[in-house]
Amino acid sequence: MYLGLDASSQSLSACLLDPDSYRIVHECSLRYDEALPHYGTRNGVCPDLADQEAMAPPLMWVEALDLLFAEMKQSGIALENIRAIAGSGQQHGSVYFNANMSSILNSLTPNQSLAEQLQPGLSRPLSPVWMDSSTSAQCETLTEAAGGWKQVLDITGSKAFERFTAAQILKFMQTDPEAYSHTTSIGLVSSFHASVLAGNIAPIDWGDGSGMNLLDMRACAWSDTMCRAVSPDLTSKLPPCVPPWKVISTVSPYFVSKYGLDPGCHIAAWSGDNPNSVAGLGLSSETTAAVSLGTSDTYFGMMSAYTTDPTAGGHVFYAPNGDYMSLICFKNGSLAREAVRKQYNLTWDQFSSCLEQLEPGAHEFIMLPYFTSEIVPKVLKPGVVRHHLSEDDPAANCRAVIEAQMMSMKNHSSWMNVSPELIYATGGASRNNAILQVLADVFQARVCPGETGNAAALGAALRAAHAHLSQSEQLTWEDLSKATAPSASTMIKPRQQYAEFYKQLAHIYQQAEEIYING
Ligand code: XUL
Repeated sequence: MYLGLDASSQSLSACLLDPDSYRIVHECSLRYDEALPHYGTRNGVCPDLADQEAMAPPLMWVEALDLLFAEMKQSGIALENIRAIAGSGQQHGSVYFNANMSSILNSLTPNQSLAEQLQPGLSRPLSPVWMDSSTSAQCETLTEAAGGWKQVLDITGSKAFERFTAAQILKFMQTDPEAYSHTTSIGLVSSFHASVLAGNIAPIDWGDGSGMNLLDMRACAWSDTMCRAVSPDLTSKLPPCVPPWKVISTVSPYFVSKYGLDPGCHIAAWSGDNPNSVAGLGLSSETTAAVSLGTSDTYFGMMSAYTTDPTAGGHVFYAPNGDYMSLICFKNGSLAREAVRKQYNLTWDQFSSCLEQLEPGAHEFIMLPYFTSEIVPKVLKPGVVRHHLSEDDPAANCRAVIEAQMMSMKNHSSWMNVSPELIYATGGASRNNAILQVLADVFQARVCPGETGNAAALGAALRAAHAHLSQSEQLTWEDLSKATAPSASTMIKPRQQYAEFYKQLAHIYQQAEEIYING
């Protein structure tokens, strides 16, 4: 079997694939808040931090790893049959190691938990994660040191963003120079999990490395200009950067003795959740886009030539096959949908009925849904604005929040210059057909929900297969992804009669957004 793990913002999930058909044979998941309540996280992050900060305890993530393997073993899964493991981590988050980490990883004993053993190897007990937007000052410093935003965009595929790792490292260095001086190596959420499984400090793959503002996207190597903009010693603290299909090691003896894994089981490089979702959805053409409706909502697609976003809201990352992908990330994803659902005390079924109850075209209302600070467009101070929309009307508010999310995706993805004919959907909300119908109507494209709600875990499992098999045979990425591409039978069709209405409403939405941003 091939195992894909997904260490996402709120949960750790596993997806096991049959080695011949590449079909899913087992899926399981645990949520940090519920499974590990002693860390006191809320939606996977620490509560009560300073304004705009978002951090999580990395020891919670490794404790989850122990728990998930124990659960899989207990439910009778033949873990000894796993040939290779790859994984997916919430992008941008960083983990800080001191000089002890390497030897700790090398000598993990099954008699103690991972969390207990790894704790002395961390130089920072909390890891900043992608929801953090507290580093605007550091983004400015970096941008100036690197020669301006166009230069940063051109080298790294994105302008300097608050959640990207470069600004986060700079903030750590400035606010806790003592702890920074004890930091000998910096990993990402993805490479940290890979390090634990491999028993060695793991490299960072090109895909997740693209979310750091440190990778030279043309050279596939750490950019000297960008690393120096953070600190002259930064390159000495970064692990090597490797292709996403690299087998980095066999599994650590810890997992062999404790959970019965085969000592020859390969650990492939982990990557970010967005590149992994590209793999899990089998995206390969520019006329097909994808939407992930999770904690964050992301809109992404493949890109044949390196083209950056002139409006600088979007990103270019490496995709799992070595091509490029474009991506836009919206922070007001599931938390905004949840906020509306909870405000009116609705179940998800009632939320869907509300959505279906109001015909598009019979309204002019708009909601600007910044329940939390937003990445695209950049909104640092949360605020919800309602135009022609009464707060007392549950159905209208349900429709308004979903329409806002879809219209924002449509407007902000215009730089990609592709009008998708087909959109694959993944993430928790991709199971909700009423939400997907709004997506189809706004984009006037067919929408196809993925085979599993978790394309990132499936993509990781496919990447494990790809890395493992590429060692001995020629295996094209297309061959692999065909096996799991979503089936056309569940396709949701756009309703043409609403095309003109949504074109106009999206235009009005764009104007309302501009007025809000520019004051
Ligand atoms: C993408 C982003 C989020 C995270 C967490 O740039 O910040 O989508 O990857 O899912």
